[in-house]
Amino acid sequence: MDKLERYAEILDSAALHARATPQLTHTDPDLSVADAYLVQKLSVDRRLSRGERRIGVKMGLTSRAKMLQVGVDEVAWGRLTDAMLIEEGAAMSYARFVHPRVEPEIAFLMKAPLAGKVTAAAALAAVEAIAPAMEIIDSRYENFKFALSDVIADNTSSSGLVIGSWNDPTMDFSNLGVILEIDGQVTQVGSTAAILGHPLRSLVAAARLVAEAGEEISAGDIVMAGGITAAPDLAPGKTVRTSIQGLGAVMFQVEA
Ligand code: OOG
Ligand code: MG
Repeated sequence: MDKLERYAEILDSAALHARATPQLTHTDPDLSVADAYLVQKLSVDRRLSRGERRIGVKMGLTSRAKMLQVGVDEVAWGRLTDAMLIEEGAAMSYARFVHPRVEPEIAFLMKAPLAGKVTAAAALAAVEAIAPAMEIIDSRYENFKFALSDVIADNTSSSGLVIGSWNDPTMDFSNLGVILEIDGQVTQVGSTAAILGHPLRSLVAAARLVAEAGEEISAGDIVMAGGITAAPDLAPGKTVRTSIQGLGAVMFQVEA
């Protein structure tokens, strides 16, 4: 089997069975970012061949808080499938994850395709709606430790997402207050400005990076802009809620 196919199989099965695996760069320190994106595509293709459906893309490491938390200072993107969707207000099963964390995010719903070098105005014109959201990330690597190529190969830790109600995107969402609560305790606070200074910049970057991979953001896609704060660990029994000023709130529960 080709090396990249083998990596894709290792990461896909680690996710499928919720079992941590050693970092690829421990044995292959020269794994390039370009090859890591190929591994990501091959591993997501395995999910699609099992019947999962592509629903959009996510940006990761678009805030200082996130870069500092994991020690990687480059933005990265990943692919989202319908199997990752958790219904707003519903419960996620902790046992299906290795060591999940939660991030307050903002989600874009696209009404037109977007690819390549685009202006912020063009990106905004392609947005149907924006929503408060949370991403559940779960590194398939031991101890949640990785280098840039590792995390890209691992689909940028994508594992779940919850989306609140959709809002008109013509409002100013450049600097909205964000509160993440776990069991009613304020755990993280931030602003949508933490996302590259303005969440639209994340969408602009997504259009460019996705096009570099020969793909596009399509009408109907969801684009997750990236974590606004550091991502706390989840634990069974917790209730998690994010509210974003002017956009509303989104919540889910963690069950064993
Ligand atoms: C990498 C994924 C980061 C974000 O929103 O910044 C991410 C990780 O921290 O595991 O999804
Ligand atoms: Mg994220």
